[in-house]
Amino acid sequence: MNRHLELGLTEETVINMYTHMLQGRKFDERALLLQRMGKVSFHIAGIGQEAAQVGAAFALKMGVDFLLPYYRDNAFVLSAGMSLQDLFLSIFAKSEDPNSGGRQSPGHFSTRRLNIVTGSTPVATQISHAVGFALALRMKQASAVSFVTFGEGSSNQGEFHEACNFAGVFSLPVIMMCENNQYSISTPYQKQIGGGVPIASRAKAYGFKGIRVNGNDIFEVYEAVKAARERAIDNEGATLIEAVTYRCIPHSSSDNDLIYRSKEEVELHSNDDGIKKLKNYMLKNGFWSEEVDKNLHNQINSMINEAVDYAEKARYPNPEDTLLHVYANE
Ligand SMILES: Cc1ncc(C[n+]2csc(CCOP(=O)(O)OP(=O)(O)O)c2C)c(N)n1
Ligand SMILES: [Mg+2]
Repeated sequence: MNRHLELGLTEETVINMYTHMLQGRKFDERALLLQRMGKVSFHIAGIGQEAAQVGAAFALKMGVDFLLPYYRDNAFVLSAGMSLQDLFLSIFAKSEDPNSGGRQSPGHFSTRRLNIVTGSTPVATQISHAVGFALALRMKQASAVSFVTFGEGSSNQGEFHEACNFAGVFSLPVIMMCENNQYSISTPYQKQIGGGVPIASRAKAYGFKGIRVNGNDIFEVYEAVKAARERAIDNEGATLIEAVTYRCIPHSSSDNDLIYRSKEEVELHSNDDGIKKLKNYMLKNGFWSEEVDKNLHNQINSMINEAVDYAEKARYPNPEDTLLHVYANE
């Protein structure tokens, strides 16, 4: 019952985790609304994947580890220290966006201050980048890891396999977390993976540990990432974690998922939501109430209103800013 105590987590930390999950959820909900209003052009949400993202973030050492998140990781980057305002500046493509000064498509997270490494748009390329960062950390004998996320569809790219092989050969301090949300745009898991075998089982072929966890259970994810981090720091090499979850929303704001899956299927999985799960856990353990929950919802709603207001009014980049960071300055 007292799972958080077994893991060494205080009630305060658990509430903090829940707060970040809720911030991620509400950011996505508002971003999708703004897209429908024609105020922002595009959004990819992580609704349903918050437990995996926040659980992982809380098990890492912020400011020390290097983070290579993928486009769905809004709750992850919020937990890593990005603000709601930063994320809205990004989707409104304003010059103050810390990720790219409003020049990159949203979801390409990047902030040097938080050790968040920018990624390329071709899926799975970030996994090789993470392995490169792990190699650098090893060469510097740093007590740190690189952490990378990606979807299960992306684990079929050659890039994933090359990165795994390199990490395995050199026993590098990298944690690879696959957020298995059952879909790669419209392609369901059973049409992506031969025999439907777990993604985690692929690690064995490359000589390192693979573990499959319930991605809707924040404690399971936290525990797995924490153990993987300890192994990496102790020179025991890489870990592949498969966090099994479900994409509760269409692939992006440009997708109509009801063409390829039923409403009933989505509803069934939405009942297993990681946010609801954690809220029930806190209620059962007596350190949460419906009233406090309502207050938190109101508080985050106000934060979101303020952040949207700020981002909407902020200025766009100058046209000539397009050339920044492209060519070396003399
Ligand atoms: C190399 C490459 N091929 C195709 C795409 C287009 N694309 C973007 S996201 C995506 C689906 C990836 O699915 P998955 O890895 O399961 O992640 P999810 O979106 O489900 O989180 C595809 C095919 C791309 N960005 N890069
Ligand atoms: Mg997927």
